[in-house]
Amino acid sequence: MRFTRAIVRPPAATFADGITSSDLGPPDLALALEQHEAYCRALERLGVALVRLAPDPEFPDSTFVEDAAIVTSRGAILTRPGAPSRAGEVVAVGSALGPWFPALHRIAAPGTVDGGDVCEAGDQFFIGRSARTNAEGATQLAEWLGQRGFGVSVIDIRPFPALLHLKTGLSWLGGRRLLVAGDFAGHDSLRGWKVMTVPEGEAYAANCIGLGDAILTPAGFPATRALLTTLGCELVPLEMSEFQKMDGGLSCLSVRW
Ligand code: CIR
Repeated sequence: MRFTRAIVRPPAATFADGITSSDLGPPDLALALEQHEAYCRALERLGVALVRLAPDPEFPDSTFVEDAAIVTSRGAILTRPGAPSRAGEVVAVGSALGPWFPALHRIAAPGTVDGGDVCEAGDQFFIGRSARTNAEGATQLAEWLGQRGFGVSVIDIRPFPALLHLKTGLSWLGGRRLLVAGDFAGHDSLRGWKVMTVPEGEAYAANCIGLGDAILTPAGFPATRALLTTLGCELVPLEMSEFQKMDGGLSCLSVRW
């Protein structure tokens, strides 16, 4: 829950050409850039030093940097994104991580992993087996994490078509506490965890970022806000409408360590 650095990358002019399943309409690039800048400022205010990558129009989804790498306290690994149009995004994220992680590992073919399917919860990692993260990718990542002393559980999210990635519906709030969308409430893999379920109709708010005593949450989900208020944290609401239109959540916009 504590991180001091993050990689971010503003949406490019081709942002609207990215992959989406939503029916919320095309994103407004100017507004997306504004929302992205507010996200960056919120992280900086909370003490995070940003590595800002230049937008890359060749990769419309490249603002969702989280999918390209997994960074832990014990090393970093580049992914092999499951969507072919996103494969090249790892190059820039790998270069940005290089100075901090000279021994950068990578998921190898035929494995695929999207960082959005990987949820750190202290010494435990949850890996989503999804349309983007295949069995081979999940196995490679589980081995890599296991070698570094992390516990791993793999959760098959394919029965939940509303979830693009594991973290679309699951966030770590520190300690043994998780915030989940209804799909995961009562899931076997979460036994022994303190699970808070986002209220009906607010599933998008299950993707948030805990940072010390603060939680960055998407703005506009009052019932989830009321629920999180009970934790006594500082809540930092961020407008995410333009990223939601492209199936992106709050955590997707940064790689954090
Ligand atoms: C995609 O479909 O790959 C992008 N349009 C959205 C990726 C969102 N990333 C994430 O949830 N980690």
